[in-house]
Amino acid sequence: MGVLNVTPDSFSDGGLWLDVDDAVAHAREMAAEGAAIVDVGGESTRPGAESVPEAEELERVVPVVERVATDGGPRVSIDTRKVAVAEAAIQAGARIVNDVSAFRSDPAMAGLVASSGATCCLMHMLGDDPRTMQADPRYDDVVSEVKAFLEQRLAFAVGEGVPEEHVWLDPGIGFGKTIDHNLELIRRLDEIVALGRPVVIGTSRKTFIGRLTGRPERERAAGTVAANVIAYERGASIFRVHDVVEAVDSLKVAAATVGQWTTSPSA
Ligand code: HH2
Repeated sequence: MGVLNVTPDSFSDGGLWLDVDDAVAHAREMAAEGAAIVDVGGESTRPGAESVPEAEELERVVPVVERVATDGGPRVSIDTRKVAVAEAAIQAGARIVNDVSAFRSDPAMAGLVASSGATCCLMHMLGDDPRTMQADPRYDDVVSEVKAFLEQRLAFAVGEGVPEEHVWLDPGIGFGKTIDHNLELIRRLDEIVALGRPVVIGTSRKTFIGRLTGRPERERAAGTVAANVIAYERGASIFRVHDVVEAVDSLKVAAATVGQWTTSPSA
């Protein structure tokens, strides 16, 4: 899953893709590099980010979704907490709703996902506000608490009519977590995978990688690869990344090494 932030303030690619032509070209580039999904977002959820008015978020994402979600193109996912944005994106061709609030910001989101037949990604965030989530996050046992939350949100979605097979789950790396919380979630990801739904993991260029490597956002691809390969080995299925080439190559080799990928005859 390639990340396409159509925002001025995202933590690693803010301001790069505000022009619709540039954004569409970047989406196509990521698809050519091997991204099966392009995740389009119009509101940063980095710690401290200000919320974006609905009209502005719509204006940012809909023209991009329309042009990326064409026949033969990648599947488009819309990264939003607002039901009106998700609805317009679905009308424009998006097939996945990536809601970092797991249907808590807008409970009507579940009904939209159910009636549209979209797939959804439900993510864990500590509390419900990215502006405050990183203020001294605490857990007794981060993995069991995240797991219990995801199980509860899955049950809510299914109760609202979303078929279970249309739900992906995400532990929300960096969303109200310390470095140790993030590392433990990756190390024990198999416990989240045990919920029986595909697990999405978003480690790409995040702060914990910067702290461990001492590198700025744009130089965190190698650190991201390491985190993703371990997550893969623990059972993650979908990898949300900015650096698609590195993700695809490393996961092909990781999959082949554990016997789950065969090279094509021409390779
Ligand atoms: N991380 C970010 C945004 N959306 N969605 C899912 N499912 N999982 C994640 O880990 C996740 C996400 C944050 O990264 P990014 O989009 O690069 O930055 P920003 O929120 O500043 O736009």
